Amino acid sequence: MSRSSRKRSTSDLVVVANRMPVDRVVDDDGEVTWRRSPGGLVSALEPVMRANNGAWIGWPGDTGSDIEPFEDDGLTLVPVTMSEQEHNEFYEGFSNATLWPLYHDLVAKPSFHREWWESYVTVNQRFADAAAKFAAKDAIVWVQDYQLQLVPAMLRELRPDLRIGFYLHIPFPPAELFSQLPWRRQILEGLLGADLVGFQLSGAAQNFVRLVRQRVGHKTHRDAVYLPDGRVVQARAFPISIDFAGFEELARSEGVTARAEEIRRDLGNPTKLFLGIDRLDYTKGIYARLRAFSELIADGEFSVEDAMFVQVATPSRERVDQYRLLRDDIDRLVGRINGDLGRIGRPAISYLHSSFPREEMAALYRAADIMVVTPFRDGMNLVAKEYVACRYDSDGALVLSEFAGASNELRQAYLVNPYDINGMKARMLEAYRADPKDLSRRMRAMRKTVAENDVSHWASAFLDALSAVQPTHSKSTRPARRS
Ligand code: GDG
Repeated sequence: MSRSSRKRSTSDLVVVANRMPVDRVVDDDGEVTWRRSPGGLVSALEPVMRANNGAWIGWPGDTGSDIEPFEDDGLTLVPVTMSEQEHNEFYEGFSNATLWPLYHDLVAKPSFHREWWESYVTVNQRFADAAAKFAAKDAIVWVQDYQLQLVPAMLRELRPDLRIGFYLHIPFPPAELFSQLPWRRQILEGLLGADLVGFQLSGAAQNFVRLVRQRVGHKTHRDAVYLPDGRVVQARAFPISIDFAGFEELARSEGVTARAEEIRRDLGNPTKLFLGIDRLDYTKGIYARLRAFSELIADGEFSVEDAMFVQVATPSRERVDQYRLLRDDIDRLVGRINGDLGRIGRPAISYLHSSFPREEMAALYRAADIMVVTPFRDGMNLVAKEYVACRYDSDGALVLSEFAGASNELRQAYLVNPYDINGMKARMLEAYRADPKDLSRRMRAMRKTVAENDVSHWASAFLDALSAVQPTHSKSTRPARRS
């Protein structure tokens, strides 16, 4: 990757996200290189960022190092430093052990610690300072996700000329849950620094507007909040998506096609292959789905020759207690199920606690007959959409939780309530026995939906809406399109 340090200049479009779009890799000789992490967000924003001399502000993934901003393939990358203690308190603490469970319907109990909050404020201020420094006059700044909810107001304070957008990738909880947060008012005021606050679903936007009315006392009407200084903040839904064409192309490639066949062979050619792919997170409902699957075998609905479940659980947040406990629970459950139901060379569940390259993910999506996505609460769930994108023959079944944002769009999935094990068993069995014509009708409809609403559609819908907001302090600007 081409990398050069540069003199500081400013950008017309600045993205502020917890993580940079590149990972810092130090080789055996101590030489540092940067590897682009091919996330959907980066690829969706890349064209528009290039056209606007874009800058990306984020944490490079290791603590303590102080790295100068640098240029990478036409983007300015601005690393924000974080000490070990800040990483513990701001990231693992307040972001992942307070906000994450609170915003996901209290699936786990959130911890409230005043020192975590203080770190959250300090680190948010650091991101806001960097954005203020790198944004050109009247630039657009797009702040991402729950780790940075104070940045919009901090940034507006420093740079009232900017047009500021914020997007929340996870759910925004109803007032009854959000109100537990000791710092609820500060978070709401932080978000109100933006001109446009985007959510996955309109219900989340409504929760936010209602809370602002109740807790901050501003006037609201539908998706608008009216501030005393005359500024109007819009709160609206922009359901995120994937690079549909990119996934389909990968799925059609020779390498992925051959690998998908090999996976099925290696698993002993089960009649039907069930698949789960998730970060190992308690919100994802992995335990419940594996139990449901194992009960179908125990009930005699199908045998281990007929069906196998491949569960990929990508390691995640391993230093947070609740994640360690979850890992142990799942290890034990898989061991028990395979011990009780497996035969020699035929486990009921093939469990992989590791992460894989994108090609392997696509091969797994191609190999699977039934994709099982059963979160207790999920902002969207991109895995569900990726599966749909890879099924270019319009075959395969998607079992999908009603509590994933994706269920709003993927209405033709086999929708389940993940808290209802019997209901989940019934829907999984229905998918297992489904008539191929019915599957094809469902998959075609879902593919059309995701193809028409891909991630670049998401990014331009948000940026267009942000450009259309009437600025109170500056003239109207609009990001240039890709030439
Ligand atoms: C948050 C919200 C929202 C997973 N394992 C591997 C791997 N992945 C990729 C998947 C998918 C992504 O990670 C996971 O996205 P999800 O949407 O399923 O879930 P979260 O990580 O919780 O994401 C969520 C999302 O933000 C976007 O707004 O949808 O609701 O919680 O793309 O493919 N990719 C590779 N190897 C792995 O092992 N290469």
